[in-house]
Amino acid sequence: MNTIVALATPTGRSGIGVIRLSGDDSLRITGELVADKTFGPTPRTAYLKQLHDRATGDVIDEAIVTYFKAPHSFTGEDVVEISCHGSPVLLRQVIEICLAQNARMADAGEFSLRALANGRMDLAEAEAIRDLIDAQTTASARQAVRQMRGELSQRLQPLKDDLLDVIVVLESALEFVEDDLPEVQAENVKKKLSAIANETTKLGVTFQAGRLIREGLKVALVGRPNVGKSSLFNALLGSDRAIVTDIAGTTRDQIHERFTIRDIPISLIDTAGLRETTDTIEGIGVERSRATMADADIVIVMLDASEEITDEDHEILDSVKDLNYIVALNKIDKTPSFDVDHIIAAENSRLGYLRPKITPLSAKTGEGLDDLREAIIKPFDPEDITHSGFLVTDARHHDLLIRTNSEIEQSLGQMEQKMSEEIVLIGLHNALRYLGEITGETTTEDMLTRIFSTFCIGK
Ligand SMILES: Nc1nc2c(ncn2[C@@H]2O[C@H](COP(=O)(O)OP(=O)(O)OP(=O)(O)O)[C@@H](O)[C@H]2O)c(=O)[nH]1
Ligand SMILES: [Mg+2]
Repeated sequence: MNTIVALATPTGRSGIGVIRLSGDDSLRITGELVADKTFGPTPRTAYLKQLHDRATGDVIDEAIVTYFKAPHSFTGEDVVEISCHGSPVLLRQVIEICLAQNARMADAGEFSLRALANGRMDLAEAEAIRDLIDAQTTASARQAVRQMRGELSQRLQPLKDDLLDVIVVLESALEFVEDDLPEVQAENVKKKLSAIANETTKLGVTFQAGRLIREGLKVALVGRPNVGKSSLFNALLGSDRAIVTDIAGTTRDQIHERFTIRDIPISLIDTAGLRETTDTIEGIGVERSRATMADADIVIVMLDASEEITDEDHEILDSVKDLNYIVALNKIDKTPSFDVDHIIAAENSRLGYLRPKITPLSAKTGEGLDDLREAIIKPFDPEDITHSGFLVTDARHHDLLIRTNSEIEQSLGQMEQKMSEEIVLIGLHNALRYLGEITGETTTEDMLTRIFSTFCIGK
């Protein structure tokens, strides 16, 4: 394998910048850099070394050089990590010298890809490193670490073993026995298959929470103009991000911002107030609001508690009734709570489906905001997310678990109908392949390229 080089730390000024080399020539190239052709460091020992530009004879930096001898390195190849001072100019220069010595710039994720190829980790573990680097909350970082340490792979291994056992039984029945599989054995096989199907279902179900901690919730704020959407948007973010005025139709375009509620990332979208309008720009904004609503995980419909509920409000409430929505009753600082109760009661009797979801609040004073935060994440069972066990967080893994499950269920159905082993086996082989794709044993080259292209350079 040729030797690759990359900056392992972010570009830009920093205290330290780490350059990483991996491949057979790593040590030779480092020898050039430290102007010592016989450089033979003890593995896993830090050396303070002067780095030289041999072309000019200049000392360009003093750096800490650490050698990881194959196969005991991240990639399983000879690896050298050079911790330079974090000057972009200097780091560029060191990389140039490595390139001149026949190293090649690493592709995105190429260090991890080599680690996978050399059996240092499986695919799910490599993906977890990427997820850990990309994690936006401590909850998703925690899940990524569990997966990185092999938890998903360990959970899948017994399923793969059992599935393989079943396949062997059925294959040999096919090879050696003229008659059908003996009844006892068939029952055994079915039991095992049901257990595997159960496990894949259980794991698959955790994706709902897993997706949430990783990708978060898309929450859209809608309502007629001037009810205080942008005010609430700002209050939830804790900054004056959106323009607020008492002119109806202030917000034209949508504004997205992120924040977290109990460690769940929330992508909040402020939208243009919904109303019939002849203004072209506002009209486009209203159109976008409607599209956003349909696409959101949760819609917050805002009403103004200081005014009568209007036909426009009712129309908006009607338009969200098939969506996941909650109602924020804003401006309660303006009206005595008696009136608020009155509005809620009137609305509840008029629109039964509203009942449990109205949150009275004031974007101005902050009253009721905590209740709203809880209401937003309530349907997603945050307790589950923050305190639960292992979660599947990757859509690819979830998809493969579902496919595994449906193949096994299909094979089980075929066994019930006493179809031939040959037919039953097709689904089981598919299921085994899908499970293998999660950990990478049966993943195609194309797929690997696609997956690793989502990694960052130097990882
Ligand atoms: N008293 C009081 N006034 C509020 C509250 N929330 C918003 N307002 C006022 O209501 C007016 C409209 O607020 P915005 O946040 O711009 O309303 P909006 O729903 O975003 O309006 P559009 O962008 O036009 O759709 C402003 O004058 C705010 O100061 C509240 O809780 N109490
Ligand atoms: Mg607004």
